[in-house]
Amino acid sequence: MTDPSAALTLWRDARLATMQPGSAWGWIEDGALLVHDGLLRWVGPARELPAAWAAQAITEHSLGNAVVTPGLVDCHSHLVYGGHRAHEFELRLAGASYEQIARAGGGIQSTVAATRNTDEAALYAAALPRARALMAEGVTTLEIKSGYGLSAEHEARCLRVARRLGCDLPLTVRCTSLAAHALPPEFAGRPDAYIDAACAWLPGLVEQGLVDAVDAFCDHIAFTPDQTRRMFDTARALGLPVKLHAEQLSNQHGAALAAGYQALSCDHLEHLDDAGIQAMAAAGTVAVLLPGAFYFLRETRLPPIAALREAGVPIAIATDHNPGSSPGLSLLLMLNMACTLMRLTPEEALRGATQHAARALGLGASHGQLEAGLAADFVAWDVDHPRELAYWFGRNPCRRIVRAGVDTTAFNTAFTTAFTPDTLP
Ligand code: DI6
Ligand code: FE
Repeated sequence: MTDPSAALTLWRDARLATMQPGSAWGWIEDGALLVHDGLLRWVGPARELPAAWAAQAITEHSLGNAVVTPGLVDCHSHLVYGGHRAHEFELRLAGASYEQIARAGGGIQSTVAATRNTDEAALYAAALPRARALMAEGVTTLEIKSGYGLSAEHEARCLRVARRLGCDLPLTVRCTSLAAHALPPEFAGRPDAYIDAACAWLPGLVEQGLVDAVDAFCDHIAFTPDQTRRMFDTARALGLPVKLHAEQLSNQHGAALAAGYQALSCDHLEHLDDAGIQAMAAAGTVAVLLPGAFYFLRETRLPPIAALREAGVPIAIATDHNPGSSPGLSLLLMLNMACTLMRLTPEEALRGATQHAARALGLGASHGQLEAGLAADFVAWDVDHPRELAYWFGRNPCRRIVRAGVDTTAFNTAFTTAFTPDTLP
């Protein structure tokens, strides 16, 4: 219950895309938001604001009739790593495939080597501006996976960096352990022994408070369904939810396997089949589409979007930011690509980066919509209609960002507008 004597903040003059289900965009033309203690206490048409609440609101702000959406949620990123892979980009342009590079020891392995050679402070320094680039476009919740350390020590280091970003920045960070991302060199030829080791160190990471969920890469260049199952059994024994990089390069029936563990999400899904779709629908597992990786790897096979839609599987969109397959830092660009490349509607794309993305992180009850009781995370945009968020690209129409009830605009725009007219040479 709200302490009736506590101060409330009223945000008015908002055209709200609440993203609540049931109507297009959850639209409220002349809306208001009441915030208390980091949470939304009331959301609705301004004229319906209860007088008792209005009387208590001692601070008032106008949002200038801007379109206001929930803070964006990027539900799939590999933000913490050393080095980059621009050279592999050149090799791929010259004809090498992602798989050929990976099998020749490049790919994820080269980022593992670079990550292990980067100390914690430098990993943090590299990841910080990446997080801030996402935040400058209205991201207020971000999932960060490990998976480039691949030893107890190096995985912990990457997860600590992720946790620290969540402490230092006005950003909700969810940390996902992706030890089953690739086979580290010291376990070459011994994948089962590596999975044993990764399962054995997971409780320690959990004890240190570094893990919110467990992910795996189930594919023919990565881990088998059986190895994935062992990782998931360990997660389940620790009470952790799971998610899966499933059916990205081939169909391993990973989605059905993950759905059997009530996975929060299955991600990529270019090779997903009907049985996988039905299993995801039955389990309430979110399909996370990653148009950045689809684009950057020049994939031609689309995930089965019409069938996912028809089965009622919630669809989310994320950056998959990583140095190999998706080195992009714009969730807004992903909305555009989800529409142009994958034929989502602009509304589906925005739901995919708010309501459904929150659900893919197990945060459906607290984030991703503008609704009383949820986090007071919202963004005011310099657009006439929310469909424009998927329309413009290379433009950041973000005008104001409020996260946990606190206006973080100055912090976030200081990053993008370091050069003001006063400071230009
Ligand atoms: N699928 C991906 O697209 C990323 N990881 C994964 O399992 C790629 C990671 C990389 O190439 O470094
Ligand atoms: Fe990924």
